[in-house]
Amino acid sequence: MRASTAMTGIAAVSTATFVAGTALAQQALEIIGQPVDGKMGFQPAGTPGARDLQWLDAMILYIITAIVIFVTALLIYVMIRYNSKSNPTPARFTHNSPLEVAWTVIPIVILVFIGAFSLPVLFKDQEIPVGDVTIKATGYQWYWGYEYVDEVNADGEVLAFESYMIGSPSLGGSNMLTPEVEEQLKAAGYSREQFLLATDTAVVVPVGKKIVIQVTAADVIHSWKIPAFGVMQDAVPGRIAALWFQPETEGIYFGQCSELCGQMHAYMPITVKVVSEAAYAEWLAKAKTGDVELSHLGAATPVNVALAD
Ligand SMILES: [Cu+2]
Repeated sequence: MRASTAMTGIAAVSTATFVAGTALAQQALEIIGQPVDGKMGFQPAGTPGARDLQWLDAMILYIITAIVIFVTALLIYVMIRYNSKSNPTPARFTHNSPLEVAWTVIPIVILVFIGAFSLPVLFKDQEIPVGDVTIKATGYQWYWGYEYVDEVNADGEVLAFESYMIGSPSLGGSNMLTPEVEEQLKAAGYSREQFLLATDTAVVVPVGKKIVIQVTAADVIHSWKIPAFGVMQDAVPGRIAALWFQPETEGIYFGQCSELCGQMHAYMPITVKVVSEAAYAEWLAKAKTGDVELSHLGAATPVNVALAD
């Protein structure tokens, strides 16, 4: 927990300790899905799909490593044993049937083995279920628009809003981290660490539910991607594609447009807030009245929700 939220955290802990299971508890959203300085590898898996992908990556890495070591060892052996000095009169034969059968069959077995694990993961990812929440994400140069297609606002229109990077020209910035932008980040519950990732409004989804994102674009090709969820889908003008995920842990997750879409491609990030069902219902009610700002769901200013158990 960041220093700026330490007091809130202490309050949350004491509330939870003293009234646990009875009334209300303070709940702050932790930032889970973001890149960390000096680290390699994946962000923490926030969905079963991401866990499957990361497991698959590790499993294939073992196979690749074994193959690389084997081929390198063979090359070194051949270079030493069969160079012109150690083997001045090379053999003249050109075929070895058992060896040729082996180097055909063994790779097939390896590929079938990998396929037996990777294809189910691919199918699970690409078979889009009926979503508990369906959101249409539209890429624009250079921001994202969101429509909660099953939700209607007070005016009888589909609940829709735009999402701009904090510090972007649309919000009075210049894509640079200035003291003013740092203030804006703070006000929204973030810190300078989240510059280039945090947006003014966020996609808010309930934890544990199947979320379907319909992805499209209005100008050029963009791509909607959240690494911690293991999802990425190109946003193509005139077409609607879909991705889905089932977030397991409440928290804040970041992603970025992942298809080179022009001058400000790097400045159209994605913020997803995974919240409890109660907090989602509360946000939805507020959003329908036009209040899609998320200060009441930020890490620094936690929302009051009833304990689940
Ligand atoms: Cu883009």
